[in-house]
Amino acid sequence: MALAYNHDNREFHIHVCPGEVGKYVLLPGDPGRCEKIAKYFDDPKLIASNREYVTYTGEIDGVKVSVTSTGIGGPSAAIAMEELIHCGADTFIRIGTSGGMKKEVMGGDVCIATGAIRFEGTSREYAPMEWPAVADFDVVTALKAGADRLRLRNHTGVVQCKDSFYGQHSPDSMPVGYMLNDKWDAWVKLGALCSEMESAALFTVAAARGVRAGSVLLVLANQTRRALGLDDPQVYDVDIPIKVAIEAIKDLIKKDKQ
Ligand code: R2B
Repeated sequence: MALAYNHDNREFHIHVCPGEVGKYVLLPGDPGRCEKIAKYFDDPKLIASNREYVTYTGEIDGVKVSVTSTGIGGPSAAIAMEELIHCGADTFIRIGTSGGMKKEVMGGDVCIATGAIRFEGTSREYAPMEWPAVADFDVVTALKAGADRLRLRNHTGVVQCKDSFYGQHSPDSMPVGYMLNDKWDAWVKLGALCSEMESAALFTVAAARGVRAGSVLLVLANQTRRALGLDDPQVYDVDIPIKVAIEAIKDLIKKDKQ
């Protein structure tokens, strides 16, 4: 269902028309990463650039594939996914960065989300809180196979999503720090792998719209390890999750053709 008030026959925010994207779309947060990701496509073309949304389309193994940036957080990620669905997309892989939570997760590791803690607002406007934000099984399987093939240290499990970056990084400066700290401790005890901002919204929108979504996240560092005085390497190589996502798309394309 397209909006009535789109821009020049293009989707209102992403400025893309139906047919201009593939059914497979990679979703980095940072618009600056789209060109880098599009270099993994054959014959990539810039389709649109508006606000935080940059879109390129090309091909992988002869199949149309796109990359669209989501910006930071659930609201802008949900808009990107909704408008890409209007344009024909149905399979999404978020490529992102995250902060480690579980002690065993190190900077430089890859986390593949099987589900996401809905400590954000966007998903509440799609589903009651009892609904779990769960990744698509085929997308998770393809991401795991990709990370293993690339021989990367990787983890599958639940990731945490929030709306306030500084609520995570300076909880004690917040009037509700007592609540932020208590919840964080509970999530760590429950085995949450890492924290980021978009997967819960994307998985919930995907469920509401009947499409597939998964997330592959690079861990930049781990505050739990730092607090325990453990070795805490800092890694900022976003090529790592990009390569995993490209491997996964190839597997999904192959599987979908069968
Ligand atoms: C990870 O990094 C960004 C915040 O710095 C946000 O998009 C996220 O989920």
